[in-house]
Amino acid sequence: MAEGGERGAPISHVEGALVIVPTYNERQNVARLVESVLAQDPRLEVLVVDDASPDGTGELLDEIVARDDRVHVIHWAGKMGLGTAYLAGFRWALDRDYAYVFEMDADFSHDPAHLPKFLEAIQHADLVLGSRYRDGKVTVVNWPISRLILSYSANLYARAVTGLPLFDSTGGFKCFRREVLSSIDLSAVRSNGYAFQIEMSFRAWKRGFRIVEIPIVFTDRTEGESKMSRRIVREAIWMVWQLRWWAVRGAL
Ligand SMILES: Nc1nc2c(ncn2[C@@H]2O[C@H](COP(=O)(O)OP(=O)(O)OP(=O)(O)O)[C@@H](O)[C@H]2O)c(=O)[nH]1
Ligand SMILES: [Mg+2]
Repeated sequence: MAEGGERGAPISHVEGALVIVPTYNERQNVARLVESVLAQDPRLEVLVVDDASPDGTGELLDEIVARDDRVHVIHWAGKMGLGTAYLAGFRWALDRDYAYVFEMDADFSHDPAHLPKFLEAIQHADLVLGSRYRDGKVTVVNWPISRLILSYSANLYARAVTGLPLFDSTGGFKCFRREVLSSIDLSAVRSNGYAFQIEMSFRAWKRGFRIVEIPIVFTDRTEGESKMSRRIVREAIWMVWQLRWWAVRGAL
């Protein structure tokens, strides 16, 4: 293999991209999802962060990892939440030489076929967000109207309180340049549910990074169960005020 760069890093790693997928009880989805992600681009690898899923997702992942060196896994001992999973994944990625780091759900709400569009867009941005509400268009399939109203209003509310100029700040399909993650103090990130998505984008925006939203079609899960809870919504409601306060104090 060709060697490049002054530090002699293999060229294939210079553009390496890691897709972090948090899982809790995704046995019916995770094997197909991983396979589909890897098929999109030879630069892509996957890191699944599993919270000791009672349905055996973790054991299934160990089998996949044993036969495919583009797949990696972190096992937590119990249910730690989405934010904790992503922060562990970010640190794992930063300890290695990935240029781009993705967030993606395991339940096929995020279509792996969109991944090449993210890789294109990140060439001219620091953070690329998959947006369900870009330019006033709603690209969500199969959600009950109540869920859509909740999500859409949450986005209007988050924008009004924080000033973050995004159509969709609560979505979890995104791609960071590694420089964005290494410049954010990950140990200061507080939120764990949907607010985690807002907080990461807010911190990137406050640091002046270029954020681009690309349209995605978001489809409700057909397999497995939802982990959406009132607690996650409550956290987002107060967390946006916390972010605004930190920004005013220059504490970000
Ligand atoms: N590691 C870890 N992953 C989680 C946790 N909660 C949710 N996830 C995963 O995070 C992703 C998003 O969670 P979902 O349950 O799909 O949340 P959602 O998309 O808002 O809701 P539904 O699609 O309606 O279920 C999925 O891949 C979940 O398996 C958690 O506590 N720990
Ligand atoms: Mg989902």
